[in-house]
Amino acid sequence: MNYRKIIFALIAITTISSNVYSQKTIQNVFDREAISLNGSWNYIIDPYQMGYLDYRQKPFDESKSGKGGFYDNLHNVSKETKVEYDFSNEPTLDVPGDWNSQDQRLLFYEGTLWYKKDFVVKPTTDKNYILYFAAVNYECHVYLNGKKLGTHKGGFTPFQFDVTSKLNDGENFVVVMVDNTRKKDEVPTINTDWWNYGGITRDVLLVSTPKEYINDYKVQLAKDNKKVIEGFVKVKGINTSQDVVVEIPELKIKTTFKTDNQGLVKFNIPVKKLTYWSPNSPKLYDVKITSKLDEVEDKIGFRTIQTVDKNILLNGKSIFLKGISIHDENPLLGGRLRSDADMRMLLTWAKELGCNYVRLAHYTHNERMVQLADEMGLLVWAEVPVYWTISWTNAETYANAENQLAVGIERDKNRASVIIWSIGNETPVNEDRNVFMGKLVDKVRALDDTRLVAAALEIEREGYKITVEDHLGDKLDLASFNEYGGWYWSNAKELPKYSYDIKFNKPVIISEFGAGALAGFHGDDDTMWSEEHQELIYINQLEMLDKMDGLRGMTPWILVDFKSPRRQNPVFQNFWNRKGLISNTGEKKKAFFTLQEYYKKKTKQYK
Ligand code: GCB
Repeated sequence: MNYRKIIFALIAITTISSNVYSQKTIQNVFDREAISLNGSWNYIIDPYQMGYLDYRQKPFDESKSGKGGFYDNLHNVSKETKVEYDFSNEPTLDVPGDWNSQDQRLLFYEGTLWYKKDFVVKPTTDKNYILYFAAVNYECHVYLNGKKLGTHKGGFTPFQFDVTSKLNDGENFVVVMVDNTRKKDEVPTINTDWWNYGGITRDVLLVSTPKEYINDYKVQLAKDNKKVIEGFVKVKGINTSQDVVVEIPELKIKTTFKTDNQGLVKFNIPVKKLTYWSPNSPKLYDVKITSKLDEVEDKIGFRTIQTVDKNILLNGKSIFLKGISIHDENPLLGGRLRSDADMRMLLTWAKELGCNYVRLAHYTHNERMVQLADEMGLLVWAEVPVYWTISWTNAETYANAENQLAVGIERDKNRASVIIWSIGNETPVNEDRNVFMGKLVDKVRALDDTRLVAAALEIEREGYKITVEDHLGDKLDLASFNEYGGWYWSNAKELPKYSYDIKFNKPVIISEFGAGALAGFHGDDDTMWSEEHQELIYINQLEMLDKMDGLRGMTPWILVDFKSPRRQNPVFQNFWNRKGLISNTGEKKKAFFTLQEYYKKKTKQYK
């Protein structure tokens, strides 16, 4: 191979990977001027990727003409034409929404499906246009008016394309090929305990901004300092400095800063009197940021979070995290959450349970979910799908995981509710994993040093002694781990005999415990799958955990039953993981009330 070839190959590799993962997306997209592309999209099921690959398995979009794929969006216009697909004669799927819950044929489908949407826009020359996807699972190729915009991997994080120079004046169409095939080296990997919902699962927006616009900002309290608001504003599209104004009218703050030539300014604003955000008083302030041409508004809460020995301090005061784990799924649909109402339903259930905290497992949830947590007063553990057995030594896998983590942090950095970034769940202890996850911890701290870093670790057992000593814990802020006493090991009645030896002087958070039960199925407390058995496990778990030195919170598994291909018992499961405290039809099981009582007790203890 000669040098020119090597250089060319290197350029090709960098171009591919820079295309594949999300670039930083515009901050607070839901406040921007936009045309919503939600609604009905025509779709074609394409298990052989015949709309993408020719008969030699070469992508049409890499051919000389770039044509030949379904993204051409052709129709048979006369009796002589032969087009073997036609979006306009196909049915539609709702966006946002996974495909599995919308078409019976697609319930178990893992493969390729094409979406197409027509829209009308009259672009003006004083504007920039951004095509924004809040999430598409898993890999997608996006085409506008027959031309490729790019590809994206990662099913839970947002991404966008600048389409300013690519829009027609009037009619346009966007085509997206989505592939949710599970692959070993991806994040998550092939094995998960949740449904692999495919499709355009979250909002699609055509955002318009002025030519110079506020692309990003952060307005938060400085690390551990209740008296200083700190942050930055980044204006995109300028190469001279300009004034930006940060306003918080209720605090009588209106301060003008000058950006540098790159459009960036970092600032500090001292504050005297502030109502701090907390679950009991989720105070959000209107914040307005103005640049020469642009303006964006947000509602932001201010709080500090830190740990001191075994305590978690919220605004300087010790708290107990009364939590529950949640998947991004509406059990009533058996599909991904599609609307604010869906999200509110779950968070309202969590409030009813007495929670001040939720674990949004096991991947980045909807941005609206986190905004609602801000509004409703729920602290949040946010997570990336570094789940079970990732390809620890594969550099691409690491880049993907790090990207998903970074995009989530960038997106939600202004949310007071988010206090914990979790870098993964139940990963097996070994050197390669320690390096991989250790790097993720460093990455989080480099991006955001104001929040806590955690992971759901595992325990070790010998007789009645349980040890928690995973060395990854040395780098984390919490001693957080999952344990399934009474369900995957031992039995409910033995639980009080166990004792814990936790090798960290850190707050202890039980990131999971739980047991399955079919709502409405009753028996004595030894009867597997009965509500009484689940209830007994909760009673004895809580008794066991409550004795633990340093226990500062928990997120039992899980708020609601959720769909999983791994749960095959035809009588009790039927592809539902039954560890919910609420059934898939919204019925509360007995254990719901056990946990509710425990949380009432904790509320009294942590006044
Ligand atoms: C776990 C996992 C969670 C599973 C749960 C279960 O430890 O973290 O994703 O769904 O157990 O039900 O087995």
